[in-house]
Amino acid sequence: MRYACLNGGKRVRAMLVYASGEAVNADPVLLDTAACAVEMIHAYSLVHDDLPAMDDDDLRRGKPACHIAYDEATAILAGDALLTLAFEILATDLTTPADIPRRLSMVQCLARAAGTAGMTGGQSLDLEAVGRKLSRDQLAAIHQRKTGALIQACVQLGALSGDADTTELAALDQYARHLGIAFQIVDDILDEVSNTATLGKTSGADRARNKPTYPSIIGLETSKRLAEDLYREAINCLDTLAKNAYTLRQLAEMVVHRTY
Ligand code: GRG
Repeated sequence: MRYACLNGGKRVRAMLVYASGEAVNADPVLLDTAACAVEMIHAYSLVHDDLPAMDDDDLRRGKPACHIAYDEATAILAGDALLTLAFEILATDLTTPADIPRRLSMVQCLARAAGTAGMTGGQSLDLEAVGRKLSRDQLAAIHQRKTGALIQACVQLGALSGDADTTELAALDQYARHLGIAFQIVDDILDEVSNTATLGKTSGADRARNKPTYPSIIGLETSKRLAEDLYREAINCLDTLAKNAYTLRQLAEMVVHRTY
């Protein structure tokens, strides 16, 4: 579990929790548990995604994938335990907002994003799509669940820790929705154009596995333009926020213009 969680990674999801909390005046101490919980769920998903039965990748974050460093059974169990621990800390840790309805909303938000309606359902559709021809809308629907739902949850968890009103919550949600899709498009682009040493995972893996991606459906240049458009739409959503959205803007910039 430590190997999977503490072996690097950009920590984008944790930063989104903090940045969204900052935008709604949340006490930063109250954000630690949610930030850890989303990173645990993310780490579990990467461990399971790398398994031979899923994307079958040997390299993650520049190091042997968990099932290579240990073995498949250990990797499956480490993933299971990280997923479970995320909910345990969110439910019990004293730094989570103390009032029970708010805590329950946070647990519910994370469970939805990780489950059938979110990441796990998206991963299932993603596996089914291998070797098939998808429309752009079908691909977007898969990515919204596989990658976007957890990104949206990060922003919601930050917002739930502060005093956002419904208009602010809606603006933050729209920001996260655009950013989630942009994140995946950039991931698809990097898989095509970058190299294994820079990415810390096998480059060209999507093409090798005949997976539908944004570049394979709409081309590389249109994918780049789409990511840029979504980036602008994401930051425009923040204009309606009265409070401090500086870090959310910086994060969108980092996600869309990253090179690894
Ligand atoms: C196994 C239920 C289950 C789900 C797996 C997240 C996922 C679903 C699969 C990972 C495959 C993948 C490359 C998805 C693209 C988006 C993504 C999650 C990229 C990796 O996230 P980063 O770039 O990773 O934030 P780091 O290592 O920086 O934390």
